Amino acid sequence: KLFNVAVVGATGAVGEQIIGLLEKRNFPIAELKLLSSARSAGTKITFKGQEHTVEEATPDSFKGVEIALFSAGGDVTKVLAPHAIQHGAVCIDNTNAFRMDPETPLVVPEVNIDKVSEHKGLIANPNCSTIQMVAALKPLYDRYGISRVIVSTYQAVSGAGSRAIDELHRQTREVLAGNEVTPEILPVGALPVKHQIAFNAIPQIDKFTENGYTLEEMKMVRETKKIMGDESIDVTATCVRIPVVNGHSESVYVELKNDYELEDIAKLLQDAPGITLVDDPAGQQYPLASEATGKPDVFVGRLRRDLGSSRGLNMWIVSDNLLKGAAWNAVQIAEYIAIGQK
Ligand code: 11C
Repeated sequence: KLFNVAVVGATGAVGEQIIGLLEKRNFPIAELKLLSSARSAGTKITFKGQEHTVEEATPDSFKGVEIALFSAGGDVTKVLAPHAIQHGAVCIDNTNAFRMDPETPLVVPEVNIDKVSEHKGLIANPNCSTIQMVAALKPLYDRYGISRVIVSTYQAVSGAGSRAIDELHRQTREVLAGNEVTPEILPVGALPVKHQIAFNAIPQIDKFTENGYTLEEMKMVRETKKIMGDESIDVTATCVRIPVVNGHSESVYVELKNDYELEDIAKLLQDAPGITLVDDPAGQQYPLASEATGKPDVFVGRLRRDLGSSRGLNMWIVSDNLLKGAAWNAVQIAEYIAIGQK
């Protein structure tokens, strides 16, 4: 069977990757609708050798659409997804809008693909930094149980969209030329205070919440519990933006519920779907954002036992935030719906 597919946010950083994956994976498409805001409507995008014109997304855009992939911001999803659902589409949403809604499955295929069947028209794609972490935690959880996770992230600017990528390039040139740096986008486009990202590290991703954690940090806390299906896992996060164009890195400390052998952890990760273990200290091999970018897997390495707690484990987890962290995870879900495969 072929499906009528819509991509909402077709001209954005994630939308572009989704379109590329639909082509590369030869997704069973009857008709492809590329949708965006009025600002980007009219953009031409080539898909399988055919030029498509991006149209403005409106409530009527979804007539006949069977699968709609949204990545145009939470407000767009909130307004348009109900119309898409009404027209009979299954929506896969990359935004934060419905992730914690109890009616909405929050899915990482390697962890909880079974939840897809519970959808009521919309499936949420988790936050990028959460996806790569839970994909690596899942095999350890199944074998040993997890009581606690402490994560510090080193996140690429592509997570904040293509304008943030441009900003990193521009600021880098300004610093190298000895000119004054003029931050315009980061840490959060919608907030008034801006900080330099070139040659810097910004400990703020998304706005602050009432408890002193940022929303990005709270996404990691809440989404991890929901995806793993275990509210008892304690998660604490510090999310930091660094001057890397693409590929999020994470230092993750996991406290397991049972004693473990390090070799067994390595084996579990090696055998886990979607994970590539890169862990050879002698050969100085470990996951790097520069190596992970453009690849679908989650890369894990630097495995080592905590020196103070025998059930503690340190890991370094890296993945392409636009692929597994967003577009690839969404397309995996779409493939599961369309052809029943992970
Ligand atoms: C970032 N994690 O790196 C964010 C991007 O909730 O889907 C994804 C935001 C989200 O800035």
